[in-house]
Amino acid sequence: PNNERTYIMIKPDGVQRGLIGKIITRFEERGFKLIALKLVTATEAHLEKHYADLAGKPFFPGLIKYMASGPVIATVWEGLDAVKTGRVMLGATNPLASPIGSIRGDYALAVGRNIIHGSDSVENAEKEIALWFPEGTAQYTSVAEPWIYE
Ligand code: DAT
Ligand code: MG
Repeated sequence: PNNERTYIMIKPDGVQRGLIGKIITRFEERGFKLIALKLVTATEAHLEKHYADLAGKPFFPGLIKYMASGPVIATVWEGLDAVKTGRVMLGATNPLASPIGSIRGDYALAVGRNIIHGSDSVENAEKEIALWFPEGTAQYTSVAEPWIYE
């Protein structure tokens, strides 16, 4: 459906490296609609909830520290097949395994500094949106919509 939502987050390294504009531009240009955005420095407790599925992994403590080390850009994008398409735009978890043309494939090298997060399922997207945007997301009609969808 055209109103599928995904949670996309530019990690602290993406912010520090000045990649915010480039990354947001990719989602805008693809045709997705921005329905929430904020710059926020998350607490470790909040990030432990976001990454709850990974608690127990050897890299978990380092992941939480890195994610709490500076501000992130939290966004929600809406559109056709947003979750799966968002993941394709990100590339693989390991940037070295990510195709050129994907965000991680173009801008990152190390798995622990892969600059961006994207939801991996519709169910997790809705959980993540509720966690990061308890205040809710915007509702508006984009004038481009009839030119993006049949
Ligand atoms: P993804 O971010 O592609 O959904 P994930 O959910 O499996 O990947 O892991 C979340 C993040 O944890 C990932 O973006 C980077 C970090 N990570 C995953 N595997 C790692 C590893 N083997 N070593 C270091 N960091 C890792
Ligand atoms: Mg994941």
